[in-house]
Amino acid sequence: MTAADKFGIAFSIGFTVALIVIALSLGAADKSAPATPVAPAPMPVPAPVEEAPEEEMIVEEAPMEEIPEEEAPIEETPEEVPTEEEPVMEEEHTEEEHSEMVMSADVSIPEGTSTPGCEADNACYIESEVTVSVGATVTWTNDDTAAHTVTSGTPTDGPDGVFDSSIVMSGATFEHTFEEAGDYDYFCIVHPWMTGKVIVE
Ligand SMILES: [Cu+2]
Repeated sequence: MTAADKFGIAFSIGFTVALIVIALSLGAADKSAPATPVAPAPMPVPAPVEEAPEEEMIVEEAPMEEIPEEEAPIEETPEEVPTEEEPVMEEEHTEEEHSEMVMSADVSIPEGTSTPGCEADNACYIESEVTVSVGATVTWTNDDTAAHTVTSGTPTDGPDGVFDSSIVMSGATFEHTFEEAGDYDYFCIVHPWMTGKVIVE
């Protein structure tokens, strides 16, 4: 009885102590458990951060939809503008028809015309043929180093007496006002290959 009882008591005490130890260890585990929830606490923080981008995405999409709407009106405007410009162009053509009067023209006697060759390209007077209105004044400028003339008529038939510049020195000019409509051929007495024409309408 005594030995068995002592052993039983001792075992009971030891078992109790073991339970206490286990209980304490579990308690410690429970205490450490709350520490874990503390860690998850930061988790909610990133969550709002993720929501922010979603709002930004929505904000970006909104402007994208507004821009196309703004472009649409812009495209409509250009369509209307050309329609308005076309009538304007027609008006300009009409004005040009009424303002076709060419009251002046400039003709150059280019460098090198004292040597034959310019006649091949009708370039002895530039332009070799000009069209002006009645009452217009044509001015010839000698841009060559040699002297030339601007004489009405043709090399074949000679001067017709309508106008004659006589010798025009390098850098000098000659002008004639045409009071009557008609075609006026002219040439250079010094260099008969040089020919030109003034058409007066
Ligand atoms: Cu000449």
